[in-house]
Amino acid sequence: MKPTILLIAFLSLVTPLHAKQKKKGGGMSPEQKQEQAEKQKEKAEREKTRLAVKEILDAKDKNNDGSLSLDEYLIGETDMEAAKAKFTKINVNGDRYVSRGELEKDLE
Ligand SMILES: [Ca+2]
Ligand SMILES: [Ca+2]
Repeated sequence: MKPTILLIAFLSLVTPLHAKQKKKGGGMSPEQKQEQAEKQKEKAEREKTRLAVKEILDAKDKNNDGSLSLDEYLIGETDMEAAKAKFTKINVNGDRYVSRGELEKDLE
């Protein structure tokens, strides 16, 4: 009987402490959970954008410099006028190339 009583006494001392630690480590407030979920969603979106840009560059970036000239951009496009207009729109800094960053911005 005595060891059992000791064990119960021991557990009653340890359990609240343990529960507290568990709450601190594993339990997040709803706000924190929401924040984490949003961060993960953002991360997934960025990854999706990155992959979409990679796909475009893989298809069009013939000289593999990581950006697209107008000629490269028009590869595979059927509506040249629309594609040219799009190129101008994406090419925010107005140089002759659409960079990876400019493509990513367009897809965001
Ligand atoms: Ca290129
Ligand atoms: Ca540019």
